[in-house]
Amino acid sequence: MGRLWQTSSADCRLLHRRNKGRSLSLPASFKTVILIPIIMGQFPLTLSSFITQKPAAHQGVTGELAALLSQIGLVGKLISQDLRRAGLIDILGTTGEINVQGETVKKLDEIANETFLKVFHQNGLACALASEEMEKPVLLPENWPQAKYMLLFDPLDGSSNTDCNMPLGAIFSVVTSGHSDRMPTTDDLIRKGTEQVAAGYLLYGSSTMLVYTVGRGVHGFTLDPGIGEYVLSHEQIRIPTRGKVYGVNEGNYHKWPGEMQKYIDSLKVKDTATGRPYSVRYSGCLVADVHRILLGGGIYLYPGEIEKPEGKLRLLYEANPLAMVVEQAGGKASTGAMRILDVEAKQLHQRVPLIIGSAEDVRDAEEFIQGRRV
Ligand code: AFP
Repeated sequence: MGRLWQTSSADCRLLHRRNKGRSLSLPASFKTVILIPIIMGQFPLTLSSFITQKPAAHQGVTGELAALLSQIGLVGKLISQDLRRAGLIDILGTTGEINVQGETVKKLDEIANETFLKVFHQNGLACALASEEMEKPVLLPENWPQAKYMLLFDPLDGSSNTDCNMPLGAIFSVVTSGHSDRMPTTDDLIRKGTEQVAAGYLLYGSSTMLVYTVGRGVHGFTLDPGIGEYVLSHEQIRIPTRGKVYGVNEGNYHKWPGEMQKYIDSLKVKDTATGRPYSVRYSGCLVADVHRILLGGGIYLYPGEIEKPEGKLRLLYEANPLAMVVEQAGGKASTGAMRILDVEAKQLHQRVPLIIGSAEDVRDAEEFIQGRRV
């Protein structure tokens, strides 16, 4: 109850001041009439109550999809609980394995992946699971046909940050199986970004957050460890049309095509009209960098390279879900040549260049990359 009283005592203090310091000598029933709405108004809006209380923002959202989102919240609670004690419970360092991406697997990558698998094996809400950490998806015939959703995810984003207590995240994309006559296959998971029915991320920063969209705006919830619930903290997030920061690994500068180099150079030149020069903000965690940009504007880039035109990031469970979130908040997401959500998906672990953020910043980057600006 402490939290409530803190809040409502503020209102009482307000009433008090208006009452010129005299104690609130009001009949009990009157006080009740005044205080309940105030207290009720301040009651924390949890994820599940938000989805039920805001039908307009969740039109077409089935009970299963709402449950699926809250189960992703559960994954976030379980993982953030471990992360808070990471240095104390032997979950730092590597497993010695190499994953399908050719990367060394961190213990936390494995724990995060296992947590997603366990939670979704148990809840029966998905009939297929595809992960950055698994070459092949897990198909769940036992959940089919009642479970019509398929979940694609990056269980732990920013693995290079695990052992130095820097921000981490997880990214998810939800599509429907689209077949009621047969169990879905791996190919059914390989879909265009425009076919997503929901997308979002978990951010493990100074607090744990769940940010999602179901195609009607973007909402952010902060995990309140005191009540173990995600509480609405950012409703209908709108990204500023232009920002003052950019996030890119400039160590790769010499690997980029000239047009890309020119764009990054332009961000460092004084230009009052666009508020340049911009500041660099690059954390090694895509989720953390995109979250900063979603709230404050700016641009994140993991561009294609001369030797690797497809870049590093994965289309289906990194670029597509973040593109849906950012577009729903009024921003843009591009390969430099086209809209991310229109990219033809061909393989499960397909890579794609990603330029994402404020609409005007992404537009500028596209003009440079396409040689329409020098
Ligand atoms: P990891 O999860 O393998 O650390 O990759 C993180 C990431 O996908 C994204 O979160 C970062 O922004 C980007 O890659 C960092 O890549 P570089 O280390 O090449 O800059």
